[in-house]
Amino acid sequence: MALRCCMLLLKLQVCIAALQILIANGLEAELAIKSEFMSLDCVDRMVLSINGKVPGPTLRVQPGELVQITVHNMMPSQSVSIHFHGQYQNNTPWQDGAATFSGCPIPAQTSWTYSFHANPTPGTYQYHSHVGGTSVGGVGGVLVIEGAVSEATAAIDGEHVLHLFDWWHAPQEEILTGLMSTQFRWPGDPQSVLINGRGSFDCDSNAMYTCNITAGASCSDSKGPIAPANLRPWYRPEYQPPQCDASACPDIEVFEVSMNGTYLLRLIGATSLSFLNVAVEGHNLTIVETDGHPAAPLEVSSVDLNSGQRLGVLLQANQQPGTYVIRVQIRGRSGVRFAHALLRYTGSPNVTVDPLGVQIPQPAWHDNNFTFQQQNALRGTQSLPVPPNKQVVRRFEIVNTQERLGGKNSNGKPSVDSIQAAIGLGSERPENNCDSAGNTRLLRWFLGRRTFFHSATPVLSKLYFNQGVDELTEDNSYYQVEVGKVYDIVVQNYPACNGVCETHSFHLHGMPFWVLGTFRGEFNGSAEQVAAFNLVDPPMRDSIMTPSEGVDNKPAVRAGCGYVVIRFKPIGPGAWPFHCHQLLHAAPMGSIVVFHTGPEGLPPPPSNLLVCGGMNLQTIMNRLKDNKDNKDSNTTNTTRKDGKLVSDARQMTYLLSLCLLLLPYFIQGWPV
Ligand SMILES: *[C@@H]1O[C@H](CO)[C@@H](O)[C@H](O)[C@H]1NC(C)=O
Ligand SMILES: *[C@@H]1O[C@H](CO)[C@@H](O)[C@H](O)[C@H]1NC(C)=O
Ligand SMILES: *[C@@H]1O[C@H](CO)[C@@H](O)[C@H](O)[C@H]1NC(C)=O
Ligand SMILES: *[C@@H]1O[C@H](CO)[C@@H](O)[C@H](O)[C@H]1NC(C)=O
Ligand SMILES: *[C@@H]1O[C@H](CO)[C@@H](O)[C@H](O)[C@H]1NC(C)=O
Ligand SMILES: *[C@@H]1O[C@H](CO)[C@@H](O)[C@H](O)[C@H]1NC(C)=O
Ligand SMILES: *[C@@H]1O[C@H](CO)[C@@H](O)[C@H](O)[C@H]1NC(C)=O
Ligand SMILES: *[C@@H]1O[C@H](CO)[C@@H](O)[C@H](O)[C@H]1NC(C)=O
Ligand SMILES: [Cu+2]
Repeated sequence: MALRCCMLLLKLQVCIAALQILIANGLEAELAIKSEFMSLDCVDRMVLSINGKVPGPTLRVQPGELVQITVHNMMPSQSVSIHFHGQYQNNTPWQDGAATFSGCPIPAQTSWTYSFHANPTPGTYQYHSHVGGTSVGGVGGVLVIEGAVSEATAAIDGEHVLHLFDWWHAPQEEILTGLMSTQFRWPGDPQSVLINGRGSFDCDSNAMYTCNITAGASCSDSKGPIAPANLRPWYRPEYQPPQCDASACPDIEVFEVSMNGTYLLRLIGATSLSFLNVAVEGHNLTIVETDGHPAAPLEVSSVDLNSGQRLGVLLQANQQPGTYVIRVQIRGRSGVRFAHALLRYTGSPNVTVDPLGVQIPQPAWHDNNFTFQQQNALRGTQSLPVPPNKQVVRRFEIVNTQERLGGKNSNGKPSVDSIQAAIGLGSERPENNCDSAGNTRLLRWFLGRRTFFHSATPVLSKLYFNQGVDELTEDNSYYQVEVGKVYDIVVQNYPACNGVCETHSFHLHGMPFWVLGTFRGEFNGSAEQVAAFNLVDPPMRDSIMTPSEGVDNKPAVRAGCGYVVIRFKPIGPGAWPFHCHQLLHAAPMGSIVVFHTGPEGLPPPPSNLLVCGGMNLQTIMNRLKDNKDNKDSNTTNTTRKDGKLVSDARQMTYLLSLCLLLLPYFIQGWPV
């Protein structure tokens, strides 16, 4: 009886779940991407806006819901794409929006519709362009899958979204061009941090740009002497802000809370380079969500958040009613910048606050122990148990180095199977490749001693249309994996050419991963190091930091300076980049590898497939002919034609009638 009851419940649940996914109306949205002039931080410059705003609209969807987003690229000459960061794209790998990996970029003056089902569980996500530097120019926004991510968030009184972005006054094309030149030009640290697109650049700082003193400190602004140019990390004479107008500053963002209420703050790390720390005056924060996954509540005084990462944090409005300062501070680099917003208890007096005058305890820019400890203190809640060691079929050991490129795409003896082998001995070691040879060698980031160059033909098209599949080799940083199998990655940090062990944030497309731990030093695979992995309650994320090491982030010796271990299990077929989410390190500088599931089992492309690179009508026709010959075109109709789902409605009707038809059996049990 109990068994039958269970079976009944199970059947009904399956039925209802299937129906919920299909009945949902789905989200249809249009994103019009334009270049226009705007003042986001008191400085007027060209920005890339979505529907007239930076960031674009917050998209809210139900778990598993159909999402159809039409992108209108209205920019005069720049192509674009939208990557739905953290969405699994289970069986829709063509919708990942990662140009050169999952598809072609959307050309200027063209529209294209993305279509996929949102992840099945609630959480905080983001979307952004994934072509060159377009996201650096402002193309991004927040994606929320609604519902309670964990028990802790089931009874909140409200929520606020904080999209955190870093901002340069130089246009993104100039920044990327500088990074991709043999005469390397570093754009300097960003001029501002923006909270929901609002920042405040101190116009007084213009003196920092115009004062041309390379040594000595006889330059002043209204507050007194300013540092000489060589000590100002953001100083670039060629990047003088065109106009700084204090009267054009956007209003500071104000978040209202009610006394004694509990609020969920969705913090979105949307930066292109910066590593951030977020704190609220007089209030602790309790982390309850990491990148869309439930986390065991962790109370902290401030949170670290790197590019690509999201955190759901709870704030208890349990202090004296009033107005409190929210501070977002850049860490990890000496060019510290701030952004501010206000937390106002409803009904408290409308006072003006000077945010800079408020003391808030936050770690110093070089306090890498804080990052290390906080990252290791996070715990998952085992919603998806971590697969055991014995299921791991391959451990990728990837050292992240900065070097000048000598050969085609590699230096030393590349390896992703042994950190020690990849670092090498004597002259093979990465630090021996820091000479620009008279500005003739590109400065690049290398993973496993290989730097990544984008493929003209998207990787998925190569696989599906059998176009240059032989180029997808490990020598070119493509690694084949299988759906449902288990893999580990050790990402080993290493000092850059200037000796600094930078903090990086790595993001994996197409699936989440378990974070087995963050460790100091160099990985050598010893039993002791492997035994230290957390296989009990690792948090799940899709973006993870390799923290810095050493005093002022400069380790005493050139050797591995900290590593993070993650475990992943591909959910669906596709071409899934794993890359540094400091975008300035990725697209223009090569900090990318690709995990792909091979040509077998890929769903067919949508019929609105864009063509680029080596793709042409002939390559497509060849494949269609193959299909016919192999009679393997018996795919289900869950893919869409011309941007419209043709059969979800039909399937829904079938399922509904099936559920109704079987209802009596569910209730009475099967006739025996
Ligand atoms: C700054 O001064 C140096 C040395 O006097 C000069 O070469 C350079 O052109 C100046 N830069 C600007 C932006 O004026
Ligand atoms: C808030 O909670 C405190 C302590 O429980 C209580 O004394 C106070 O009346 C509450 N204030 C409001 C506005 O609910
Ligand atoms: C914040 O947490 C710290 C301990 O982590 C505690 O000492 C402090 O009192 C807390 N502050 C508030 C406002 O709850
Ligand atoms: C608060 O005061 C400022 C300046 O006095 C005013 O511009 C703003 O509208 C006021 N806000 C509210 C919510 O009353
Ligand atoms: C960081 O932690 C290490 C090891 O525990 C310690 O030696 C070092 O002094 C710490 N650094 C700071 C800045 O606290
Ligand atoms: C591996 O590194 C650890 C330090 O983390 C060290 O104690 C151990 O001796 C090393 N083992 C090998 C085999 O090199
Ligand atoms: C398509 O049909 C072939 C032959 O009947 C079968 O082997 C294959 O598994 C089918 N593929 C799908 C996706 O159903
Ligand atoms: C898919 O849809 C097309 C067009 O509606 C139809 O011709 C085809 O038979 C369908 N295929 C399957 C497997 O249902
Ligand atoms: Cu990086």
